[in-house]
Amino acid sequence: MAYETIIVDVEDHIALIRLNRPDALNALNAQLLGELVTALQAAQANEKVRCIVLTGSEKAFAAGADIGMMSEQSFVDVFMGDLFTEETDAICRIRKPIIAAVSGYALGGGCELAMMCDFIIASDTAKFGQPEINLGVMAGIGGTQRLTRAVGKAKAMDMNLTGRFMDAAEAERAGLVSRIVPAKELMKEAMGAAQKIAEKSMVTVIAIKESVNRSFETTLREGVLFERRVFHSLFATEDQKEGMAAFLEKRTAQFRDK
Ligand code: DAK
Repeated sequence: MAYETIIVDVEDHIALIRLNRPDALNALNAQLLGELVTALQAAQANEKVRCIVLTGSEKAFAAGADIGMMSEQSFVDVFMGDLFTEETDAICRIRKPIIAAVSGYALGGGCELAMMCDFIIASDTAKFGQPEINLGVMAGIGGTQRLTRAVGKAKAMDMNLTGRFMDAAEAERAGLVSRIVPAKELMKEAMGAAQKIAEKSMVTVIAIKESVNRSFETTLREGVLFERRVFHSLFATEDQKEGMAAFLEKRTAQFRDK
């Protein structure tokens, strides 16, 4: 499919999706989110793809939802149109792992999009923020919820109420990002992480993604029970036999997603 606002490359079991609206710092509009959902669903359906990397440009992962587009909308427009709900729900339903590789600005909906991914690898130039308050609105796709769970109430309140940006070092200290690397090494690092995941059993990868995500939806007791049952179920796979045999035989496991 020919995309206009994203660039997609599939190579070595990894789908690399690059947001590409350079004139608007990758601001999110219906077209971009629609194309992103199509590309993610294609990656989900493509048996060759074992991990997805989502990135932007060096200057901006995404500077938020498109303010020009939103400025023309009324309450009835966004309420009845349920702005971006279908797209963001579809992104969260992707079962394969998605790594966000963030350089430069990840603001508003851009920060929220990065947080919808499974983890964030940031360049040392990354800046995260929920500056919607400066526009007379507030976060609408997770900036008061996922950010609070990632960095705690104090920093989430601070960022949402003052609109200040968090740099990469603060974001890593706070637990928003998993690693920081120099800007030039961002894609190598993210693709390396994706490659590592691609070598695992896809059955196990998806089980782990579901289990970690379950922790956001349930009590600790129920979450641990869910985890234990998924762990038990992995003993029904050939990959469990192979992984443990390979360890004992001191060789590399050959997983077959069975
Ligand atoms: N939308 C549209 N255009 C944007 C943009 C955005 N969010 N951010 C940047 N641009 C455009 C600029 O207008 C400019 O275009 P031209 O003037 O060249 O035509 C171009 O990108 C370059 O930007 P700047 O000239 O401003 O570049 P600077 O380096 O000087 O500044 C900046 C970079 C990132 C600090 C600045 O551009 C900026 O502050 N941008 C806005 C950041 C922001 O406020 N983001 C939050 C947007 S609100 C919801 C779903 C989503 C949302 C809410 C609800 N529901 C489902 C309910 C999300 C809301 C938001 O994200």
